[in-house]
Amino acid sequence: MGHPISKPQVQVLLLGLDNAGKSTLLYKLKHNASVSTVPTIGFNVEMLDARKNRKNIAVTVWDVGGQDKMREHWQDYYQNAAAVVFVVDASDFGRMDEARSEMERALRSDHLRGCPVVLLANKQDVSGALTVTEMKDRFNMRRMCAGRDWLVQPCSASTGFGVEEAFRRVIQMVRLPSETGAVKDNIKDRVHYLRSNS
Ligand code: G3D
Ligand code: MG
Repeated sequence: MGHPISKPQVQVLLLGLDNAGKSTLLYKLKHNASVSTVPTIGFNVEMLDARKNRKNIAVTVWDVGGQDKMREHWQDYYQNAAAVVFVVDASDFGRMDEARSEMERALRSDHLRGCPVVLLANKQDVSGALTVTEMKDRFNMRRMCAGRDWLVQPCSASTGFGVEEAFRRVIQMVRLPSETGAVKDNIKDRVHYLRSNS
């Protein structure tokens, strides 16, 4: 019996302040598209199946916790992230600035350079929650996410509104390892070509 062909794997990072709704979101995703659960101390991790470019892919979603003591470990996850999903409680006006500076800090990391970002305006079921347009302005997304793909998606992790759509859009944005490899090979070829012709 031959080895099963391994699926492309991508890692998606859920970031955001505590109480933003990250764990609720992960739980919702798991129940709509779960394969297996791998609970890890201090982290929540789910493996989900998705399809991209007519291929099955395995998506590992990390909910790395917002507590201060966990933040020093975030960098370990940045390195392999194919996308960052920043979850915000869009109804918590008192913590909006804190959420924005946390996001800004994370995106400053070299490891996340060029990494696509989805800003989730969560808790849309709460009346008065900031809309997509308001979140875009409030987070100054054009400036903060210059040089990378980004979008703002409204959702309610507790009702499920927008959750599937958010996941679908994240998958659209990620680049599969094979695609990244292809780009690297391309660059190598180009460097080789330039060297041999100079
Ligand atoms: P975190 O993992 O980012 O820290 P949690 O956040 O998923 O633990 O959610 C924090 C609280 O917000 C929870 O309430 C959860 O039920 C609530 N919550 C998450 N998403 C939504 C949402 O879309 N709408 C509303 N109204 N509430 C949401 P409790 O009361 O259990 O602490
Ligand atoms: Mg949590």
